Amino acid sequence: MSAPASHCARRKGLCRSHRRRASIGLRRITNGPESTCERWRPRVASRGVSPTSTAQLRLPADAEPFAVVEHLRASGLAVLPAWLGVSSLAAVLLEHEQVLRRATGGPVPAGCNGIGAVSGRDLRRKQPVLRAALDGAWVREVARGYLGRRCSINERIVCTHERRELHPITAAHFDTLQSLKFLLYLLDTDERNGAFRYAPGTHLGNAEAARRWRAEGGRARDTPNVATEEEVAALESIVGPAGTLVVFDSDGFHSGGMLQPGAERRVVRAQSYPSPRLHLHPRRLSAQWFRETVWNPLLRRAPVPSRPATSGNSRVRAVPGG
Ligand SMILES: O=C(O)CCC(=O)C(=O)O
Ligand SMILES: [Fe+2]
Repeated sequence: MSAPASHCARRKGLCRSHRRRASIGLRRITNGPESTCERWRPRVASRGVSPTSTAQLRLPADAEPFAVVEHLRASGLAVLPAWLGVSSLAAVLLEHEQVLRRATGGPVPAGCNGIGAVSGRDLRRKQPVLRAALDGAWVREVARGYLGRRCSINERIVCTHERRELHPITAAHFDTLQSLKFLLYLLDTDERNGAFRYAPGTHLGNAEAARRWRAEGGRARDTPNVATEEEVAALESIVGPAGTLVVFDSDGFHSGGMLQPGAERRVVRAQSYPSPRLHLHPRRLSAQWFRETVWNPLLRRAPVPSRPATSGNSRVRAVPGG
């Protein structure tokens, strides 16, 4: 039975009564059969050609960091099916569940989406399994290759377990703050369980639009970032077996999909940021704070948004613009 939407809005998504009642079939998840589906076999995109569809954006699980960076530059996306082996996956699932339970106080009940986050510091101190999976030399090389040597790697790790059916996991948007995300599927994932969707090639135009918005006096957190119907049509579902890694530039249009009845989704994503970086709520007296709260208001600079904005939180609900 589905919980009403208001339950999901309470503390980190879970109400007390659901916490007590719900239970998770973790055994079913960890012991799931290994996928051998033909369409999930990796294909290598040819060098130097701008990939235009997600089928071309697949790389073998042992791809070199430079190949991933090359894909990212061209399309904002690189997909590595079965990047994490089955034996590591079982351990990652257990730690993923720990992080979620710490945040939500219990298993995620049917009808709700659960979310738990750890900082990069805690990742290194307290989460040995997630660290081994997502904080290794390969990830670091990809992040530095794409964002620059001084980038902030794995600043935040977010674990989610989606169980809310027939409701989009996120709006179709690009992030108000650019980051490079390493999104790992922990279960076999296709359109039925809310596969991540991305519009390849949209990262460059959106980055430019966001730059213009700020140059005209807009605050970073108000960046108009919600996709139009036409842009939504360009999103492609990334399907893949458990262990698939999706690396994407959050400047490209993307969204979580929609769970079909009886389906669930478990993902972990590690977020790295360029340096210097912007903040949704800049530190007092920082250059960004001064620009957004003193300088631009003083000059009465307030650009007209060309599209709605999610106001930094695409998981909740798009805020209607205008
Ligand atoms: O959970 C998803 O599929 C998308 C999440 C998202 O919008 C993001 O990580 O920026
Ligand atoms: Fe996003």
